[in-house]
Amino acid sequence: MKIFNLIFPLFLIISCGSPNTDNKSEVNQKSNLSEQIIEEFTLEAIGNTMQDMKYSLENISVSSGNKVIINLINKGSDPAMIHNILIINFGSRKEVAMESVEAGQNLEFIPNNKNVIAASKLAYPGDSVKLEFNAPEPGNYEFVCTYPGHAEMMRGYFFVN
Ligand SMILES: [Cu+2]
Repeated sequence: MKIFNLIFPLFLIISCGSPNTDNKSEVNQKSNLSEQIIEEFTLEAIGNTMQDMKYSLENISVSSGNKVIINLINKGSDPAMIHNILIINFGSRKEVAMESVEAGQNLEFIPNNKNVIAASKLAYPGDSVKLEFNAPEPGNYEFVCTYPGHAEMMRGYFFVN
């Protein structure tokens, strides 16, 4: 009987002292981080000539830190209608477009330039490509197609709140 009396209080002390609650709060924090808000857009590239080609959206607005998904759908059928989408720093469009030509088709016309925030692969006529990235710091950005000759016509503004 004396042995039982000793063991029972010991068991109580051990079970009360275990840090179960701390472990649970850690798990909750991790799952909240993985539940990143997704903002998804469909962006069509329309037109079949250098004169009428354009994106279907002129502006895209997102919130900083959210995951952005842009589905670029190339509605063109003319073989010259090859498009991509680059998210770039505001005001860098001409510089990025110029360097894109030098980068060439093997690099999807994506220059190695610090103003490029995110860049999709090329979408050939009838194809679509998906661009996924984390929305950068709040501010004004631009989006542009860097296939040679397209940057003046195919562009828009990307706002991060
Ligand atoms: Cu284009």
